Amino acid sequence: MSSGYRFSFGPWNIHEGADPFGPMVRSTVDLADKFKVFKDHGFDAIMLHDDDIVPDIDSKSASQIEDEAKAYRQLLDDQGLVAEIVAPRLWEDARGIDGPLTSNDLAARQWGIDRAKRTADLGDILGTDLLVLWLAREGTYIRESKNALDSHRYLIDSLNAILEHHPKIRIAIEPKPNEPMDQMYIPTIGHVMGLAHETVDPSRVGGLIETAHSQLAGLCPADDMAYALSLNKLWGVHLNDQNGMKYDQDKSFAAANLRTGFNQIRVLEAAGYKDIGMVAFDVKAMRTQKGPATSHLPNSKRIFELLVERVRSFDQNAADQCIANRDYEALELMVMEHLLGAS
Ligand code: GLO
Ligand code: MG
Repeated sequence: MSSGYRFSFGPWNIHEGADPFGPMVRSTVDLADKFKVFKDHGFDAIMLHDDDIVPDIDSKSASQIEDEAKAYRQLLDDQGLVAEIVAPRLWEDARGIDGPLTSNDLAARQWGIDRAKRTADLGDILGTDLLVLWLAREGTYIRESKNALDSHRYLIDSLNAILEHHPKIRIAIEPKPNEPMDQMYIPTIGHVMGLAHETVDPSRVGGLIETAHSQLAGLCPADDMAYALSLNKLWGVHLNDQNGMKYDQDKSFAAANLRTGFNQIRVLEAAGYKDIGMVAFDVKAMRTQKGPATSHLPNSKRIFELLVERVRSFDQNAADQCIANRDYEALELMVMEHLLGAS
């Protein structure tokens, strides 16, 4: 039986295996073959950066961008796929080297804002009103290099510029505490919520929580999700996993922390998230995997669906009894037995 969730991933989740210590180890998978992964494994939607839709977007005219975006939309329609989100890729261009939104260079800040506005417009063509803003380089390598008070003002100004440019777009900010920067601004979902409320339209600014990003901040992703859900502000999730506080690993969902995976789904289930947003997997194949290396995506989905079953078959009445008796030792054993298939 279907779990009722809708699933998504991004083209970057199928990659060639380069890491900071070594080059690519697999050949590039064509877009058509990536589409096949969506179809073969029951994914409903795709996450897109602006330059996934229009490569070399900065070098193209407005009409070229529109034509290419329409052609991409046609491609998706032909596949029966929808775009979950659009996202400006602000961290690869030289103008984004120190921001761009919190750069000390006014021209770089303006470039970042313009690119985000154009991404909002691409959403119209691709059929989504959700723009994800991962603030990749909005932070510092050394704190003395920027004025943090100014930086926060710049972030609010940028959000306002996007909101004022596009009357419908909703912005989901994806917080992360580090990587690529030493320390990033807006490291947690709490920071996202505070920032949202300083904008001209707080109702159109929400959050996207990635499991690994919460873990990198030393926080519980299930609690972070519950916090955002309680404020009606969880507009997307990037499920994956992370083995401790180190580099961003993007492991298959729940592969390192099964119980945390169970608890994330408990929260999503309790809040009826399946009717609110999609389940996206922001996962990376192991570098050791031979090409084309796509199984981490259906594997994450399979683990997710198995855990949904575990959550739905959990005996909540028996758990409530343990809670009423304040017998959390018994409750913990119940959870572990259930996860281990002993109930
Ligand atoms: C990296 C982020 C990245 C974003 C994506 C969407 O740590 O998780 O993958 O989710 O670029 O903008
Ligand atoms: Mg992510």
